[in-house]
Amino acid sequence: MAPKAEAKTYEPQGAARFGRVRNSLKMGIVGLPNVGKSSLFNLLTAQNIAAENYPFCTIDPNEARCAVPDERYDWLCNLWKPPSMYPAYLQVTDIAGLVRGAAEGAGLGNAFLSHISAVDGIYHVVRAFDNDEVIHVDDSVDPIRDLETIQMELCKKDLEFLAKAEEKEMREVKKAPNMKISLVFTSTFEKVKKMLEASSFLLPYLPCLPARLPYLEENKPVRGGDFNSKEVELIREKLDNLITTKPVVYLVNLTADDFIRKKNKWLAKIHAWIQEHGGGVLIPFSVEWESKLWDLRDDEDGKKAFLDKTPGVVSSLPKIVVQGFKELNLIYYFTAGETEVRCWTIQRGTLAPQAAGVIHGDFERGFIKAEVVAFPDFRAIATSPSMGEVKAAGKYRQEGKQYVVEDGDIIHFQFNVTSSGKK
Ligand SMILES: Nc1nc2c(ncn2[C@@H]2O[C@H](COP(=O)(O)OP(=O)(O)OP(=O)(O)O)[C@@H](O)[C@H]2O)c(=O)[nH]1
Ligand SMILES: [Mg+2]
Repeated sequence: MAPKAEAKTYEPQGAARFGRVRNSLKMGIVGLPNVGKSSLFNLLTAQNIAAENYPFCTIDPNEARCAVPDERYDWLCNLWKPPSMYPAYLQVTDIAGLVRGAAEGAGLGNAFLSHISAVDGIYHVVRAFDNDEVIHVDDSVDPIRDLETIQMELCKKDLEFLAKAEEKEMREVKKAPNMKISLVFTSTFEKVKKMLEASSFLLPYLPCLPARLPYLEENKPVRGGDFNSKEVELIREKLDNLITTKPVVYLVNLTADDFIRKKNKWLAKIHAWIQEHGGGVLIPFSVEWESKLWDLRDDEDGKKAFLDKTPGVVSSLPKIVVQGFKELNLIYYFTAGETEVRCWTIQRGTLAPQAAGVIHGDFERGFIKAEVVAFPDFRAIATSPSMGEVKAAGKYRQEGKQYVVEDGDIIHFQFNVTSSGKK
């Protein structure tokens, strides 16, 4: 028999190691001025207004929830046709452009940087489109220089955060004279001290953060660093407002022609730069192309003709939203029934009772079991809006408290309401 009772463990990797543990996380759109950030934000939110199953919600002018497009959700809605349908949402924040020197306060830089600090992941928009009418802050189109500028500002800001965290730690150690430093601390301390002599302000972190300063000094993000679990824990605890621990999706804004041709002289260079600077997904898109498509939204024939002209060219917007959601280490499970089909957002690795708690606290407190069918199984078997066929096929599983919920699970929770009173 399969070892069903054994709980699967989940170890986050990369930037996810440093992420905040919450179900509502935000992506922020970051980049130099005039690269197309607000245009992208508007396109993302406008799409939502139009899409039938995806009600749109503006939180404030710079913040919106974008529904996460998902064929599985569409398929479930179509099968059940319930009165209430609720997709998963990604929160997106449009942040004003950063300029060189922002870390020292240029162009209201510090305010913008604090906005970046507040989000959980970054869409880094880079301009690779030529257009004489759209002024570039540095006068010419050079995405590599622009990537460097932004990256440098973020790293400089992180060095400042680091210095502040260190000051705070020093103050606390002074207040607690009984604090003992371990042997490992001392030995590593000596070794690493040599590496990092120039930065005496980092001393308390050295045993745990041997790789840390060189990363920042080389203008590299912390997220790509090689840290053991103790180091990660320390960063999470003491350096929770670092910017360069956050995941980044690089969005390259092309001219419509380049987007259609899927060619641009900068793409390979940008890709190489990303690999050398902590890695990340690159998604080419085009505000110009997406806007043309958007303008044809009420003209079915025109839209079809527009898309037919360039076979294989599709909007990048769904991919951008889906990737952002993924970078935040979020997944969702479905509940599906006659009254509602709904996506419930959780962090990857969440156990069944906590996943149930997203619906209601009682579900978590009174959790008995989860009845689960994986979406692919349901899709392959079900011909009607019911669990009957899935049950008959033996694909309807009973899962307990140790079950790690998987993306796309369709779940019905059993819980005991009578025991749901407060402790
Ligand atoms: N030709 C062309 N123009 C674009 C494209 N993307 C954006 N623009 C134009 O560039 C200008 C700036 O775009 P925004 O989206 O406001 O830029 P932003 O990055 O939000 O700028 P800030 O908020 O100032 O940092 C606008 O006039 C856009 O119409 C593009 O792909 N092609
Ligand atoms: Mg803007």
